Formats: sequence, structure tokens, C-alpha cells
Amino acid sequence: MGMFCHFGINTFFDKEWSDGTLPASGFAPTDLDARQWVDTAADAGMRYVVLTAKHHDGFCLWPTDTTDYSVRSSPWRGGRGDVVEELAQACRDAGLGLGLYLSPWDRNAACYADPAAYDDFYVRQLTELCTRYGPLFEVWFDGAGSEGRVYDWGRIMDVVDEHQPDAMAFNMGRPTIRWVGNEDGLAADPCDYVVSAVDGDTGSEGGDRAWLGEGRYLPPECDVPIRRHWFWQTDDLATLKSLEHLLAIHHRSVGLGAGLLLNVPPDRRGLLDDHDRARLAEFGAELRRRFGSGRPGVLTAEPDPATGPGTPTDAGTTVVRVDLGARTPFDHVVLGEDLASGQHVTGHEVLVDGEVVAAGGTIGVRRIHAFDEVTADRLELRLTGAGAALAGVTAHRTGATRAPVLEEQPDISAQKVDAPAT
Ligand code: FUL
Repeated sequence: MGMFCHFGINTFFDKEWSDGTLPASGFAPTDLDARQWVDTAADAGMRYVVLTAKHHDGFCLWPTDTTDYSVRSSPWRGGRGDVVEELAQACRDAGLGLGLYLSPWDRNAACYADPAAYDDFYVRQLTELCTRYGPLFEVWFDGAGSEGRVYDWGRIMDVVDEHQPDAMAFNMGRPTIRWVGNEDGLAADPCDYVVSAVDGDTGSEGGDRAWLGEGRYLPPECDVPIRRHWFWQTDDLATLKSLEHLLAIHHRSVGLGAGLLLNVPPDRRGLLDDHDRARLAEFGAELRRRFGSGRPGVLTAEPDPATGPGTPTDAGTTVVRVDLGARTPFDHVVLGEDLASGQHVTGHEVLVDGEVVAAGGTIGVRRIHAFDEVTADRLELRLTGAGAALAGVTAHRTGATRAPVLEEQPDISAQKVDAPAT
């Protein structure tokens, strides 16, 4: 789980997308403190933070040498500030990963009209980000606005490979993780890690989906804003997602084996809004209460006597007996698949006293199930899929006996989006 921070020139003009003409002088956070962002993220159980170093408007949050449209031309810290550096330092201090979003679509750069010149420009920007701020956990490539545009992804990704070989790459170029196909934060079952076709831009090596070929290992990262919009807006508070909705997103992303990147936008002070912080704190506390400590089971796996052993060509069924050590009341299980040789589980059932209490398709790194409370000292898992194996099972008594429920959410307001000329 990570925290997304959309912050930039839009924050100061009530915009979601601006067209690259908003004055840099408008970027004037009064009280910016990236440690507050990072501490809030860490308290909520986030492991990394991804910042919009440059959104589609082209305004750069670091003092780049590639354009004047940056913090250097703003009044903030007398033009000597660097938001990326302040966040990088705060992440280092707190032990969180740093991710950077660099929009390929740039509505300010004059050279955008010239693909070869812009590739140079973009490579220089990415090189700055990949060499000035220490190790990056993720680089985030957003496909919006780039429909039909061919970038030199080979060159672009060489920058990442050379300077940040361990960084995850989101969505474009040579991605290592993929967009889940919606901005609601929701994965679905099956949540396949190896895909040969996806929604969105993944595998856009020159825009060519054939790049996916027979299949690529690309687990999804589910991105979603905590309010209606990605950037902080003066009139958005009523759209702050409820605790129940956030728990439902968690259940449908992390609980299905996907990653979750939850956007919490800094405001015009350069601080996370107090309402959002309170909601995040509740969210983190509830996750800790539900899943922080559970009773781990001791696992014994054997082929199902009815179907025989699974072989590489025969999916078979594997039975995993889970010994909880003592009679335990529980209403949730958290399953983890053994992924050492890849993802193999394609179906599973959870049985208590011979009754199926939960069932599903894939498991992956984590799968969460909710059901009516039972009390037992053991349970059984029946797995389908050649080579299927589990890494762990924990039982939890949360007091909640059903999956949290998604609520209706408002759409992004068209007034906040300066649409490109068609
Ligand atoms: C979209 C962008 O257009 C939004 O502004 C936001 O950055 C979201 C994460 O991705 O494609």
C-alpha cells in the first residue's frame, strides 16, 4: 500500500488538468512540510509515497534545468525550494520508498510538438529525477493525453534501467506493474499477475500491445483518490471517502492480491488536509485492529486423495490443512500464496468442519475473506492449479462478518479539467 500525492500548480487554481499557462508565481504553499505527508502515510501503514513531480501542465516540483516552468520561478522558498528533495529526505528519514510521477504529456513545453526534441527533453527530466534523489521505489508513467503519441520508450526506459534498476515502472514503457483499468482502486477476481492483454497503456513500447506477447508478469497497482479529485480542491470536502468505502477499496485491491495507491493531496499550505489525515488515521487503525495480529496456522499440504496429485499438466487439487493450535473464533482469513515459482492458484475453497465458508479464484500475495464467525482449531484449504501452494494462513476475529461495501462516488467535475483542443 502506498500514498499518492497529487500536488502542483493545479492545487492553487482549483484545477485537475491545466493547460500549461497558469503562472508559476501562483505556486505558493505557505507551510509546506513533507514530513507531515510521510508521517501520515507511515501511520496509516503505507510503505511508499508517489509524488507528481510533473503533471500534464508541465510544472516541475524540482528545480529542473530543462524549463523555467518550475518551483524555481515561484515565490516558494524564494525560488530556491525543491519539493522532490524535501519529500525524498522525509521518506529516507521514515524508511518509506519514494516514487515519482513524470507525465509524458506536457502542455507547457514548446518542444512537445516535435517528438524527437521532446524525447530529448523528457529523457533529461527523467535523468534528473533518477540521479538526484537517491533510490526510487517507483516511476509512474501516466498515459492520459498521450493517446496516439509515440515516445521513444526504449531510450526513456534505458534511463531507468541505468540509474534506478530496482524501481518499479508503472504502466508504460517497459512496465513492471500495470494499471488495473479503473481509477476506483478496484481489482477483480481473478487477479492475474501474468497477463497478455490489459486495459490501458501497459506495454506501450511504441504503442504496441504485441509487447505483451505470450504473457508478462505485471501485478496491478490500484490507484484511487481519497476525494473526488486528484488535486486538492477548495470545494471537495464533502466527497471525502468514508471509512467503510476505504475498507471496501482495501478489500477489493490489497484483499485480492493487488497493490493499492491511495491519493491524499497536499493543500495550499503544502500540508495534508486535517480531515483527510483524520480519515486516514481511522483507516490505518481499523486495518491494524482487523488484521494487525491474527492467529497464524501451521500448514500441511497433500494432494487431494479424490483427484490425485497435481502435475504440471493436470491442475489437480491440493488440500492444505491448517492447524490453529487452539480453538479460535474467527470471521476472516488472510491467505498468502507461495509465489516463489510464480502464481499458480486459480481457484480455492476455505472449509471449516467440512463446510465451505469462503471461495474464490486467485490468491496471489494476499487474499482476504470475510464470513460469519466460526470457532475451530483447524481449517482446510482446497486449491486448484498445477503447482499451487500456500505461504501462510492467518485467522482473524474482526467483528465484521461480511466484506465492506462500496458506496456510490461522484464523478470528476468537468469545470476542473481544461480539456485539450481537439
Ligand atoms: C490520470 C490523470 O489524467 C489524472 O489527472 C491523475 O493524474 C490520474 C492518476 O491519472 O490519467
